Amino acid sequence: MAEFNTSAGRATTRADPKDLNRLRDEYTEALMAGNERAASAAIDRALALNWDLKTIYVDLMRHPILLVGEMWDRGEVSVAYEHQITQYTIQEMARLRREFRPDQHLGFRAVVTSVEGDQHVVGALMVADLLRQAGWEVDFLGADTPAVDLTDFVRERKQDLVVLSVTSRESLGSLRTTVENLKTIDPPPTVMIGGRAVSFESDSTPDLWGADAIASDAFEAVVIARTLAVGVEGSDSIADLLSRIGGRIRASRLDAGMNQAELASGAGLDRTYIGAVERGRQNVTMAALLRLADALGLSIDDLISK
Ligand code: B12
Repeated sequence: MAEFNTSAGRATTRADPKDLNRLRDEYTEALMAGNERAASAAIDRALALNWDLKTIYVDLMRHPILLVGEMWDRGEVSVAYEHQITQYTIQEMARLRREFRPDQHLGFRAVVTSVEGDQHVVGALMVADLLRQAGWEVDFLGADTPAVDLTDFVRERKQDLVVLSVTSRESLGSLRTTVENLKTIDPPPTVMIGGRAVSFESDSTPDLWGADAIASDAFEAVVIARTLAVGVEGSDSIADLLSRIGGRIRASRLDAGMNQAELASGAGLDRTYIGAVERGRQNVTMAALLRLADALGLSIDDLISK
């Protein structure tokens, strides 16, 4: 199985879908029965299979939380069951954080928090840990950080990136206020937003919230963060960035002895799209970048880093 190098510090492999389904069932059943020891054993097996952190967090550990949420919604379980699973998840994430130490330090600092009034914390913590693992210094503030206090904090600490998580739609008003507050800082910080309330809305754009970027999931957050930081580092324009990415894709394709049609077919994309990307004329999406990196046997980082 191909090496999948998005997890710095550990050699990781792509999870086999059969293993993923089996372990997810075991893990979920264990937690629903309150058997934390069996749940931790399922995580140990995922570690032994060399899964990357994103797979363990998003594809394995997120599942029972959503399931208990649905059951709670239907009145089948009390909030006590959700609380137990949430607390267990947060504890296990601390263990995994030690397993997946970063093997590089980018020299960038981010602050990650849920917006004022939003009590949901696990998604934001997943984003924070994936950024840490990718080499970011992260100040994680947890849930419900008042907009004014966050703004003072960013003014004092001067993070390169502010990452705001919004889970509940009721918190969207506070998202707007928070971004407005942050943008009064001189110079204004770069703000990325995400979480269920914004990422799942197809008409949500960064402009709508005054932010610089929206990421659709925790993994994309890491890729976009890096792109934003690279931009900050070298004052690249988007055109420069696209042109560099395009040049790197072309060089890697030629190294791999592929023509554009072969790369297009490997990545499941159109050949004319590949041509435009290689010329730096296409505002390439993160999903396409992932497919291209995969087809070339590279990581996204190989394609976007300076
Ligand atoms: C656990 C939970 C709670 C817990 C939170 C405990 C805690 N300490 O975190 C408690 C009990 C406190 C809670 C309270 C409430 N909740 Co609640 N809760 C949930 C539940 C079941 C799971 C949330 C979770 O942890 N998911 C696991 C994480 C890993 O997934 P995630 O949050 O989606 O995060 C992923 C992505 O979204 C993304 N992501 C997250 N943040 C960010 C940020 C960036 C920048 C990026 C790029 C990506 C990203 O990355 C993560 C990994 O992929 C959801 C159900 C659901 N389907 O989401 C409801 C849910 C979110 N809650 C809901 C509601 C309504 C509430 C309450 C209003 C209920 C009430 N009547 O009191 C309150 C609101 C409290 C408040 N003011 O915020 C609704 C929200 C609906 C809406 N209107 O938007 C949901 C969807 C349940 C439902 N089906 O109705 N909740």
